[in-house]
Amino acid sequence: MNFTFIMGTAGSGKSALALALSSRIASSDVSTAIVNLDPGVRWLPYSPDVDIRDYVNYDKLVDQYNLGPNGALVACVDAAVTHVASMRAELEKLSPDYVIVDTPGQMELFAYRDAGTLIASSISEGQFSTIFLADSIFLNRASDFVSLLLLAYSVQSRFMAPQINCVSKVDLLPRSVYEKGILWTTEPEALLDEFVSEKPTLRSEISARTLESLIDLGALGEFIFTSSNTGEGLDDLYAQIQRVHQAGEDR
Ligand SMILES: Nc1nc2c(ncn2[C@@H]2O[C@H](COP(=O)(O)OP(=O)(O)O)[C@@H](O)[C@H]2O)c(=O)[nH]1
Ligand SMILES: [Mg+2]
Repeated sequence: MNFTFIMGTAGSGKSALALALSSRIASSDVSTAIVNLDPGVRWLPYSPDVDIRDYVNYDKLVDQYNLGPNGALVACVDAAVTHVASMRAELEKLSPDYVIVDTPGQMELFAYRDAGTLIASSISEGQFSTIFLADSIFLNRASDFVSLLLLAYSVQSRFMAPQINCVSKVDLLPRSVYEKGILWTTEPEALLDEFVSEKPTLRSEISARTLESLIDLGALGEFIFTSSNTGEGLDDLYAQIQRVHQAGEDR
């Protein structure tokens, strides 16, 4: 079983991608399972094979401990750690080639809490990859995109797993923004130039220096432009996942 965890900001399209990617992989006659790790979600575009909501009850925690919505989500994710063995056992019965894990809407619940890294390493027995999904809306401004790159790097540094970065919802991008996005993600120096040509402000200065550091560190991976609506980029994403997991097996 090859595990890949989809992470990204709220509404970036993680759940939609879980379904689209699973369908893409299944179309090559390769078996998949989808795990839902979002305890508070009311509706999902797919039927999860394994569902955190079967193990932890968000509404009950809200009532029982008088928790607010975020407190209850945190409590659910923390509580899920004790159910990982049962979730893994469910997956072993299915024994799919690829396990796609959809994570909570708000990424900090999973990416920035120890429960998240613990769940990821224990359910997968230590071998997993991550997909960082960046909403295409972040391509509108150069400084927004730099904050997103920092976010992508912060997820990578938390999980220390092979990470594939994707831009989501590219079907919504006007051609000019799409082309600018391709340029920025393939030639980070072109992104840096956006700040050189701008009238210097504190914001542009910080963005430029952050970007320079990320370039120096070699921390900028490539981005795959995807759309769960049109299927764009899903062949590339699947190929990249295969490469990452193949490399893991060869080590
Ligand atoms: N146009 C477009 N909308 C998308 C795409 N992926 C997701 N969405 C929409 O974005 C919203 C949030 O998606 P969802 O998968 O629930 O985001 P999540 O919170 O990251 O799981 C939903 O209304 C989706 O229909 C896409 O590729 N293209
Ligand atoms: Mg979701």
